[in-house]
Amino acid sequence: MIVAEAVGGLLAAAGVRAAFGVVGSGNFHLTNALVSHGVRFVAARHEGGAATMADAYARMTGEVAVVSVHQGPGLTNAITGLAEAAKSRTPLVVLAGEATDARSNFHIDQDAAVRAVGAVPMRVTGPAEAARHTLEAFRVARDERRTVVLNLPLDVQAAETELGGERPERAAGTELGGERPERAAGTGPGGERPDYAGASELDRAAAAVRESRPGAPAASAEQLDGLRRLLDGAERPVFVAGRGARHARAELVELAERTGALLATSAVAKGLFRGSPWDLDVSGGFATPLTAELVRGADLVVGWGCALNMWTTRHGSLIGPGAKVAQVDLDLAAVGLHVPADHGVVGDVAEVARALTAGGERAGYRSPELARRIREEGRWRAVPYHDESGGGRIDPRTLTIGLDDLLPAERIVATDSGNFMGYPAMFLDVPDERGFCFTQAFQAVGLGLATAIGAAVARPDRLPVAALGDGGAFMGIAELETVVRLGLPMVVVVYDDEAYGAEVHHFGPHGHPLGTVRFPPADLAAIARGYGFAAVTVTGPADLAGVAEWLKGPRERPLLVHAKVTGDRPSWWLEEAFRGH
Ligand SMILES: Cc1ncc(C[n+]2csc(CCOP(=O)(O)OP(=O)(O)O)c2C)c(N)n1
Ligand SMILES: [Mg+2]
Repeated sequence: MIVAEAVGGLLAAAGVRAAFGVVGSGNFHLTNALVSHGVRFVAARHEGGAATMADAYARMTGEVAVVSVHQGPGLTNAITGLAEAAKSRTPLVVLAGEATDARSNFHIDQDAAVRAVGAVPMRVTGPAEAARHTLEAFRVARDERRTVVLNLPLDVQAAETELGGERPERAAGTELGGERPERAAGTGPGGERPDYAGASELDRAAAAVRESRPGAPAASAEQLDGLRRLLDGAERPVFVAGRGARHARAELVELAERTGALLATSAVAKGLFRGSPWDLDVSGGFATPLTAELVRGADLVVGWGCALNMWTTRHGSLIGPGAKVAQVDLDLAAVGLHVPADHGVVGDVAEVARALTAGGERAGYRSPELARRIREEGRWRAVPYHDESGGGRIDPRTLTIGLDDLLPAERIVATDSGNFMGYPAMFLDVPDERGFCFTQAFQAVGLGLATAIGAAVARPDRLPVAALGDGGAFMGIAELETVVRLGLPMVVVVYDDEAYGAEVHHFGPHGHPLGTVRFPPADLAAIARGYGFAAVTVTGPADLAGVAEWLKGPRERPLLVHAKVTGDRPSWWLEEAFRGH
């Protein structure tokens, strides 16, 4: 067995179920090894797409996902998506071929490239170290929540290794051993973990890593007592849950019940408290006027696995003048990083919440009057607005509310970046914290479609919805073909203002020329049909009938909704965004 095959087999045996990539000579054998060991491989059309698909898949499943790229340009094409993943602490293992000879066209300093964006460079240095290095990369990704790039020099990949020992026997019902059927790129079956009958050395090594997951550090009694005192002394507590709390809904709901806290999230945890009458939805730039009012009125804000960054707190302005702030996080470094914190607890959110749940019940911030206001004013669609549709263009609010009414509740929503972004993020409801995938830590335009693909692969039971601006749609357009090839029943909504609207609204009011950020009309519906999509052009509310029609049909082809939106005004949160530049 050569090293490339062993690496693929090891990752499969360690528990990897999905990989995304673009295959060249430098990762051909690696990728085939993943496939032959039962890993689902999705062929993207651009490595930037592959990285973001893997990122979204990992976020929506909680698994370590793999990216597979060719040496040099394959890796550099993936870099923007890897920066997003690294900033978001998404556990990824990126398998990158590597040309170590500086005379090769494909040679770059891959370690430096990767380090520059906050990912962790690692390397398989020889056949004897292949298992140790590969499994260490997997472990660092999983346990330290890092985006790891495992460099695989071409000569090392080709070297023979003893590692595999006997080829695993073919277990009934798996495709291992003997002839393996050819599969079209990206169409392989996912999920099935081969059940190795005769465990090889390779499997034994991987099993050890699979079974060795360290628990979170236990919070100290002193830190717990401090938070208990704050909670017991608070009259208007608000919990803000972030990415690190997405596994802890039940525990937080129960503790909030006891302490009378209202429940909010950061954007990446949107949906976590859906169904609770005390759910304020997202805190921060996306918050409804009511949510902003209630967070600002809190006398205690507790961030649970949440950085409380400038977005979530509107540059700190949502923290009231006399309010106390506490944070519960796995990393001590996160406490007080963005807003001053009065107290920090280092530990797992669910365990900390559970440890504090015993004790008397308090009404806290919860009153019948507030329950009524949350019911009546708690959603963006309840906020009155003047519909500006007309002249062949639809108001983005009217568009999004119309879509929210039409699309099935079991959906998974992904958005790109741009002025339009707040509309889908806030007017499209989601069923839970696995219904919204928000790859915005790097604020890169162009990741939205790939995000929706990764999310769709993770959750085939939900209707995937990609919400893009025209700028982001053109930037990531290659992956429309991937959507069609995978047969994903996706709805892609393009908010088309024929401009980089964010720039138009930023610079327009100051009288600057805008020729560099405006574009002529483009027929995105026709372009999508060329890729194999069904498509509707929406120029007013009546055109949404075309979406209803598609939903009633067999949904054999994905749908692109080309919405020509009004673009006269910036979205409400954009001002906030520009303050953060
Ligand atoms: C990769 C990248 N390039 C450029 C930018 C700067 N930028 C931010 S928003 C934006 C416009 C996006 O246009 P569009 O997708 O049409 O959304 P709109 O703002 O028009 O709603 C640009 C170019 C960025 N954030 N990321
Ligand atoms: Mg635009």
